[in-house]
Amino acid sequence: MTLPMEELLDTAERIRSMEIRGAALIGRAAAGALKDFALSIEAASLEEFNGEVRRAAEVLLNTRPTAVSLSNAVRIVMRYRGDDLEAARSSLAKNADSFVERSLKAVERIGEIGSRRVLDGDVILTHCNSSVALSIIKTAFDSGKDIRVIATESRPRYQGHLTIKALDGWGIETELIVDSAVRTVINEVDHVIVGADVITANGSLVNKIGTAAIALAASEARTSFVVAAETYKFSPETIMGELVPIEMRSPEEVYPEISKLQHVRVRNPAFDVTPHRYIDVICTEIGAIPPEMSYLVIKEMLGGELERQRL
Ligand code: RUB
Repeated sequence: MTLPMEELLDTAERIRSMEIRGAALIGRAAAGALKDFALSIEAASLEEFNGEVRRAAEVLLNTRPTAVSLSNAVRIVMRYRGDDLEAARSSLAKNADSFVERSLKAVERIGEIGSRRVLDGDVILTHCNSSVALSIIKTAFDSGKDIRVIATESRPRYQGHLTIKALDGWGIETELIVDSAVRTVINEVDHVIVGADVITANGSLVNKIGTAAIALAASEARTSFVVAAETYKFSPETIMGELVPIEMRSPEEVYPEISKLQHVRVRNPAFDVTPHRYIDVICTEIGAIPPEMSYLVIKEMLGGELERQRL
């Protein structure tokens, strides 16, 4: 039988290695792992339980530094209450379940809200593999709109391959392009639709590397740039002035034989920042908002947490 901590470390490793990836899924996986851990650990007292789950939360938080869905999920699950051990256990499990449910509902709702902006005959460009951006695309298609998608490869990890397989499975006409072909095709595109790892207090977007260059091309071509982001992708820390850490991944992801070269190094940031002025709208589960409203979303949705952090 695997021990609770071993199981949690296994999930943490699957997040770190990107077997589990995409901000929404990372958040849900972390919530689920904390729940499983809390339900299966043996603790002699509430204090011991608190210490153990805090340690487990730390392990999960240290897997991928950028996605705020991870820290927001962990924070929400860790709001458990209980006067004794069993009450605390079940309160934590309930928090985890309601986070997962809220996340799945949000993705569906964003699909409905975002798809209203997509018209019959539209061409959509998407980057990387975002379950929430794909929810908009699929909902538009399922409602009978004749749409076409252009998907980028998204080097170095080729998440675009996951995207084209999903689109193919749904029967949506799709074209795969190399990342550097975006400028060439952008005049055919009606909407760029991408997901988010983080939305900052000023409405800027942190998403897969290459997103910012696509936003620049879209802005120059007057193509609408839509972000699909649940409210738990908004970062409370950025209100406090903190910068979003950008994950740097291994050189080998870009060039496997880098160790054979003496004078070359690889820089491999996983994400970049798209300034809010290039974003037309952020589709959230509470509505399609201008990026400038992000501060209010953070205050409204995550405000209680901010207060607690200040104490
Ligand atoms: C994935 C990525 C996705 C966002 C949103 O990066 O940048 O666009 O996470 O995804 P990685 P979703 O592959 O490095 O995790 O909409 O599914 O949350």
